[in-house]
Amino acid sequence: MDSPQTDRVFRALESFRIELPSWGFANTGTRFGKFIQPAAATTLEEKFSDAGQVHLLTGICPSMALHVLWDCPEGVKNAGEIKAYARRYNIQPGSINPNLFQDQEYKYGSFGNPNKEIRERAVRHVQDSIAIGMCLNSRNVSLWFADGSNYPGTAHIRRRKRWFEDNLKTAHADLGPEQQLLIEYKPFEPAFYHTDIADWGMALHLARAAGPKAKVLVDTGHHYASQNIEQIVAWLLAEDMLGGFHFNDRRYADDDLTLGSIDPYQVFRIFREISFFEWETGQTPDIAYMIDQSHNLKGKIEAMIQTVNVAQQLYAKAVLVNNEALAAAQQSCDLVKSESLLQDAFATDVRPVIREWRNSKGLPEDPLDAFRQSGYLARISAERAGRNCESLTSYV
Ligand code: RM4
Ligand code: MN
Ligand code: MN
Repeated sequence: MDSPQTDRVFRALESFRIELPSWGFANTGTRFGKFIQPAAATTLEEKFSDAGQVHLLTGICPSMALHVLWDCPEGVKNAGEIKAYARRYNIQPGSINPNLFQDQEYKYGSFGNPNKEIRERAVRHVQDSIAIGMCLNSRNVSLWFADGSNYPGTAHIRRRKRWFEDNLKTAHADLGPEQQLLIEYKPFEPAFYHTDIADWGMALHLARAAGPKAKVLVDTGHHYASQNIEQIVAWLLAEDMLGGFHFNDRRYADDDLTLGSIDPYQVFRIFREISFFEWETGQTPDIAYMIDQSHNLKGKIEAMIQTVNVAQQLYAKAVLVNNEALAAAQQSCDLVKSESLLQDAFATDVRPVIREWRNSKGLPEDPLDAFRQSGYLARISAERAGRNCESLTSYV
């Protein structure tokens, strides 16, 4: 790598930050059962502590997303405690995720429920989540809806669309000046016939209907197999409607595997569209990079550090594409040249420069190894094993 390239990577590393999910540190499983890990976080404080370790070692994860029902069950009343943890563990509260899928009331939907009282309750929960975000100075309220139906003919699709528009508008009106709504889409699961916000077009429509402070959130696991996600990203960038990402990898469905474990080139292509946009427009789009993973088998903190490392590497590779040459090659329809420019950047080993950057920041050169040497895992395993043993694992 020549020195202008090294400079480009250094600049990119200075700005790249990625948010950790609180739920990635807790026990999770499949729909057939939970797998218990002795070191899993059992309290919100432990989630902050674990996220703090990831940030301490990587230096690029200053915030942690919170899921309201799991992390702030008493709503704004939990804000004081959260702020104290944030200070103690040097992790800011990140995006606030209302939970509109766990309560029994939501069996037939939340914003799309035929029952008006349940729809209103769901809107109130989003408003409470906005209030929590305001209290915590957290900017993003991320909305994911499990709403949908399992059988043809059982849901009035157009009416539900209108309820979503109206309810999102109502929620949007509560946003503070710095806040924004991020609207996530997902083609299926838990509903298997129709999902109310099934794809980016529906999310874009609803974000526009909600108001000027709503954008689309792209969860990389929420697409049909082989869908061209970077094209969606490019379109959302062009429309100034790309709010953020939930990163994870997948082989089949919403697998929530660690980023880049299955298809790192996909993630590279996404970052490449963003970096190309920045080069061409001179703008830096305001994108919330977030991880949404559930580590059922891997050690949770290790899986998170691994993910952050991979995200950082792929981001760095993406800025290595020679955009001047690419624009010219595209214009002259030089297909092999254009594609090779991407392949060359993707094949570049950016790890030495990343190590150099970490050195310059006083960070460990190898965060995963530093974590293994730190003794943190042994300590928390001993502390938490008892509580984790008692946790519920059964599917039925
Ligand atoms: C969903 C979606 C949401 C996440 C929940 C737990 O599939 O990805 O973002 O909050 O899972
Ligand atoms: Mn998600
Ligand atoms: Mn998901």
